[in-house]
Amino acid sequence: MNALAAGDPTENDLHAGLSADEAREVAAALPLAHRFTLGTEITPVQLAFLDLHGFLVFAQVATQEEVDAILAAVDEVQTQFLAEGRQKAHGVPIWVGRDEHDAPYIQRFAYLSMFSDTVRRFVTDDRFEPVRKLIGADARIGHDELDGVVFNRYVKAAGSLRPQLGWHTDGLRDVFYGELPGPMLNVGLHFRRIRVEDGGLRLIPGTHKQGYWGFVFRKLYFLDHRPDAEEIPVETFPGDLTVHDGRLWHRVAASRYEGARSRRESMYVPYVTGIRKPQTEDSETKGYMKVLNAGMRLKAWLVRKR
Ligand SMILES: O=C(O)CCC(=O)C(=O)O
Ligand SMILES: [Fe+2]
Repeated sequence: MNALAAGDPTENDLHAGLSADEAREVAAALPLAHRFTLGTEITPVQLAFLDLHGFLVFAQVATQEEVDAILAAVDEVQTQFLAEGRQKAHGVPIWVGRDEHDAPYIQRFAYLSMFSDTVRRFVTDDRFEPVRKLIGADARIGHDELDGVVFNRYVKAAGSLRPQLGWHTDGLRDVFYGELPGPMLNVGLHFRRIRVEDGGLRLIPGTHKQGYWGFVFRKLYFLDHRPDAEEIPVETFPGDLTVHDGRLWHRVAASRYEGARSRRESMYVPYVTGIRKPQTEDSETKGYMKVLNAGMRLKAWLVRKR
């Protein structure tokens, strides 16, 4: 985006009044690395870009203070979980790896907003209303549904369970039931300045429109980590928000660096519609999660044997 002089209309002002056809043309001409601004409404161009490519990046939706407060809140929840020797949150296994100091390091938290008021207050803030409405007029945050608010932490270290994450789409659950998943959007907050060499999110634009075959067989779910000729890196700054279609192929690449420099965090907020299906502390671990967890336990065992 070119720098605008004070008093110039913003990009969102310029795009607000466009027809769907005009918006599609403008969206198609934007570079894939375009960073949008989250306003009080999703603009027609943002909508068209999402439809065309399957993702959107909103620049610095959270402040550095908010980013720091959430990271500190996650550390507190980790301290609590480790002290309790907790294995699961609402039926979802907690994955404890080791950080660069070989200290226990929880690498995936589920239902985070059920355990942290800081996180709960942040995700329910009014600024995210346009994102919620994008999912549906009656969409709600599933604090205790699906996997709840999920917090991922990556690090490249000898005892890490997650330096990276293999190719997948987020609609796998539906495939377990033999269905092509319907439209579903994933909303993620990013905490660090991640350049291409720091790894991070890689996605294949347009794959949200593939048929069943591509959706299930384009790559080997979670096991394939190889770069794809059509992938693009998503660079982020602290506080960036991404929205991606749940049918889009994506992965998290490992950092080129090791230790502290390789750390990366992401937080995904589930917006759900339809009948409420709350998960409680007594809930059973779901089938697909058992499969993922078996893989993670095997990995934990291999890491410890090294
Ligand atoms: O860490 C990220 O940004 C992506 C995580 C992801 O794709 C997932 O948990 O399904
Ligand atoms: Fe994903």
